[in-house]
Amino acid sequence: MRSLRTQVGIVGAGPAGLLLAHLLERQGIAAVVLEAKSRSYVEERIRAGVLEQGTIDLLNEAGVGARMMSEGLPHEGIELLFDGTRHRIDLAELTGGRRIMVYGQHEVVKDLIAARLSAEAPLYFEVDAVQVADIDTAEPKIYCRHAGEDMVWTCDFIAGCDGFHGICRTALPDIAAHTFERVYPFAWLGILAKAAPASEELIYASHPHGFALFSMRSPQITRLYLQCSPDDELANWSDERIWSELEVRLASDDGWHPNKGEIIQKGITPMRSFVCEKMQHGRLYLAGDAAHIVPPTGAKGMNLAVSDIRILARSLVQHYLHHDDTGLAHYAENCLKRVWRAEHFSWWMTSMLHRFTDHSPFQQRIQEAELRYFATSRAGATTIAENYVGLPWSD
Ligand code: RFL
Ligand code: PHB
Repeated sequence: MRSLRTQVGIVGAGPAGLLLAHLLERQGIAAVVLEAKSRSYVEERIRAGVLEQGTIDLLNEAGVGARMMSEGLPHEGIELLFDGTRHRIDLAELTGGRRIMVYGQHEVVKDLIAARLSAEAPLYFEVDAVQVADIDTAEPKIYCRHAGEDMVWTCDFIAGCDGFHGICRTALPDIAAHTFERVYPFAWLGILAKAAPASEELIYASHPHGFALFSMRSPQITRLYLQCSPDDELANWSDERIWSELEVRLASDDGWHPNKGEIIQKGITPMRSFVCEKMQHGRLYLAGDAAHIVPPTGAKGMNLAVSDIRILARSLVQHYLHHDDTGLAHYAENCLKRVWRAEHFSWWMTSMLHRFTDHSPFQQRIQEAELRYFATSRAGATTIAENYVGLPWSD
């Protein structure tokens, strides 16, 4: 067994783990990133696409925003489509100039990996059998296996950035008592198509057949989603069926419809709201999807991971550079206010825009009245806009 030492051991090379490693590296704090999957897998994993203003600012301040600024697509509005009419929510005008950037999460991951490799800082892919131990002691450890060799990393702190299905959350004692969850009775079928986006802005559509979302990744690639059943299978969705459902759900009276093209990726994502309020025990700290999940309707998941990491990195810097542990002591409390705000917004957007098969006709009419109000009143649209672009950091 090879024995190694670092200051912060980071499990997972998603946006959370890689950003934490980068922010620590800039302050001279040593870290190792241990990732189960291969580099190409994490660099090609298609997920989030919308970066909040605060995320854009943080990536720029951290010196990893150059490609995002040149290749990302800045957006100042989104549209809500129902009853055949599109209603624009002017994000910038309603929020004093805040905006979002459409830039794939996998591109953020590529930029952070490139930064880590150019700093020649430790980052291991295809690491097996990761286990954390001794989290109650001053020397927590990560056991794992890489390239056929067993390793043990002795750390000062461990950051569990290993996503919803990772192993770190389960290493915390008694989490059931601190866990809040809601599973939705639907899922999203997502596709990437080789087609120029037919609209400059994202379109969130509520239709009697179910929710649909028009988004994009680049001037050549359209990203589209359809509400489907949670036990649906890709085999049930031929390309023809996907396009015809998209045509129906995204139809607008002005004749707009998405451009079609070759479908280059398809996937089904279940929808869940989940919070583990115990985000820390001993010297193990959870961040991002390891601690909380939101349904993607509010485009908040990756932004929340970034917000946790901003707080964790700052707390670790206070510890190492200023011998101040206040931030570490209040880590979960400092993260959870923003987590619950995003949980509410994501749940609310999901509830307002999807079809629930168990809704009574009364509930259906109430949902339609709510959507009409929020889409057409300035007060309603402002609520959507300020949550969508992300509320300013509270500190
Ligand atoms: P990740 O990205 O899941 O990364 C965790 C990493 O840990 C690795 N791992 C392990 N490594 C070592 N040992 C183990 N035992 C390990 N177990 C797991 C994994 O391989 C992985 O590399 O979590 P992180 O960093 O917290 O980032 C969170 C985001 O990925 C997530 O919240 C977003 O993708 C959610 N999301 C969206 N967020 C947004 O902010 N805006 C959006 O527009 C948006 N759209 C979406 C989304 C997520 C979606 N899906 C597929 C869930 C759209 C979709 C369809
Ligand atoms: C995406 O482009 O993948 C996307 C955009 C907005 C969302 C969710 C996903 O709310």
